[in-house]
Amino acid sequence: MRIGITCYPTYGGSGAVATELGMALAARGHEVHFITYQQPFRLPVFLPRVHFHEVDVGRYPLFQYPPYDLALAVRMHEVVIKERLDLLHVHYAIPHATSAWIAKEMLRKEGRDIKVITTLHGTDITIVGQDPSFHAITKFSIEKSDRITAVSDFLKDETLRAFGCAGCDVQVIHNFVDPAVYDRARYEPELRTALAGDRKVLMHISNFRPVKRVVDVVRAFARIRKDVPSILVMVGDGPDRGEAENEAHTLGVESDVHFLGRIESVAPLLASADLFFLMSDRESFGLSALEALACGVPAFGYNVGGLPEVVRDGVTGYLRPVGDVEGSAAAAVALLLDPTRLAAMRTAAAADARARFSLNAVVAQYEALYRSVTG
Ligand code: GMT
Repeated sequence: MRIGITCYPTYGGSGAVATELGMALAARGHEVHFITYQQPFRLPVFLPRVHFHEVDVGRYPLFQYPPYDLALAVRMHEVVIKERLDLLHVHYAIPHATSAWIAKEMLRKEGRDIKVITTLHGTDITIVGQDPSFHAITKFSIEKSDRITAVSDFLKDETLRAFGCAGCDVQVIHNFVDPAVYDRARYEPELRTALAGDRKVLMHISNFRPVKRVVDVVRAFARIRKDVPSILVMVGDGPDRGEAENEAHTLGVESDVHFLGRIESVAPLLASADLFFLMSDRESFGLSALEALACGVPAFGYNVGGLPEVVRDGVTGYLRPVGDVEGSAAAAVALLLDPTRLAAMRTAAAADARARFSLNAVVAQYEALYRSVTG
């Protein structure tokens, strides 16, 4: 098949999933065309059957807000014709589903019925899409898609609750990991050697947006460090990084908190980790937690959104109520001080991630979906 994929190409879960999916589809023989404003961050320079079409938003002095959505629609229209695409698969509803609908309408006038699949990822539904400025267009664009998928049961339910979506059949296709990449046995524990010595390595990876509650991660670490010699490795960057740095300073633990900034390839880092923390106040899935589990790293987080679909509480990690830093830290200390239970949980984490969220099985679900729309 000839598949167009649009996503946010920058650091973020939806872009990561879209890019990994595109690469997996290309490996299975499909032609994949990324239509984005920048090379997706997880896309290597060259891969057979993977193409990149940049969306260029023209500048004009009149435009205080250059109309990216329209430039994207025009580029989609152009690439569909030139590359004879069979379908457009857009990740994150806003504005991608809207641009795809515009491109679809332009193509319809020319006698082509391009199919549009929209994958909902999280904040497009739970935060941004419910903002009054975007609610009506999000609902409209979802309803106009030929197929809609959501990355968790939670997100499907939330979509139907918040948008109604007359006639929408939202299919849940969970996110996935490549077990060959997220395999700690493949990597040298360089981070541990360089930074931790005999101490435990706790890790967080995100885009440091307010929803991630990165300050809670630092507070939990400060509590754990009192009982277990450990360091905290914070991977990623974003608006709340400064606050997290300040909290580490205030709590007197800054020398043991390492902010690494944005690193694209996280599997080698996870291979050095003992525990992973994702303490978001909402999380539709929690891709970074899944990547940690696949590397045999138990995940700690809050009992919200789709995270309980990924982390099995008490089996592959621990989930506590939002804001329960103390409870999370106490569970982590108890686990770190019990090597037998820690080893069992690590094994369970890697096995469960592989059994339920393996790349091949999930990519096959997308292929079946594509076939169902293209006939
Ligand atoms: O918040 C992020 O980390 C980025 C965001 C996105 O839309 O790019 O992530 C969402 O999609 C990911 C991939 O499907 C999910 O794993 C995340 O849970 C989801 N984020 C939230 O719901 C906050």
